[in-house]
Amino acid sequence: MRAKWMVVSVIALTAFGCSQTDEPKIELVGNKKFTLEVEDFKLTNAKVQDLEEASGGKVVVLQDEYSQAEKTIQLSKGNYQITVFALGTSFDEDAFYLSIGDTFEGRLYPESPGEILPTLDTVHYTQKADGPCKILFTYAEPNVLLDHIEFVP
Ligand SMILES: [Ca+2]
Repeated sequence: MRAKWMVVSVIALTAFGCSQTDEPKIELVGNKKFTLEVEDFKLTNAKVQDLEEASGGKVVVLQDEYSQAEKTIQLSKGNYQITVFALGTSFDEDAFYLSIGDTFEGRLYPESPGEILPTLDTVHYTQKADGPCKILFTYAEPNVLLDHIEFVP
């Protein structure tokens, strides 16, 4: 008598750490370079716009002085170089404010207007202990398209 064996497939469900669903969400971040899309931030008085050449295909426009884009991440202790990628529509429409944790706040703008470029200034930020780090964009000038922010340890 022949035994018939059924092959049982086991479907393993893998949970991915960085789902981009609900806000506010704290994500664990290792000590590698990483990027956050501004369109995934918690937005107040700001609109998401499609832009083909943007990463994630989207950018965020802060509409007025009450606008902000905010996200809190779980960041490993260490030193980081932070660069924002954004598109300024002209030299008078390219600046925004960024604050990181409670130690950095500054006015930044991309290298030149007309295309998505890194900010002229790189922010040097020190996270003193493993834990939350709040990233906050606020308005300085109109029609600035914020694409993503990059952390390099
Ligand atoms: Ca983007």
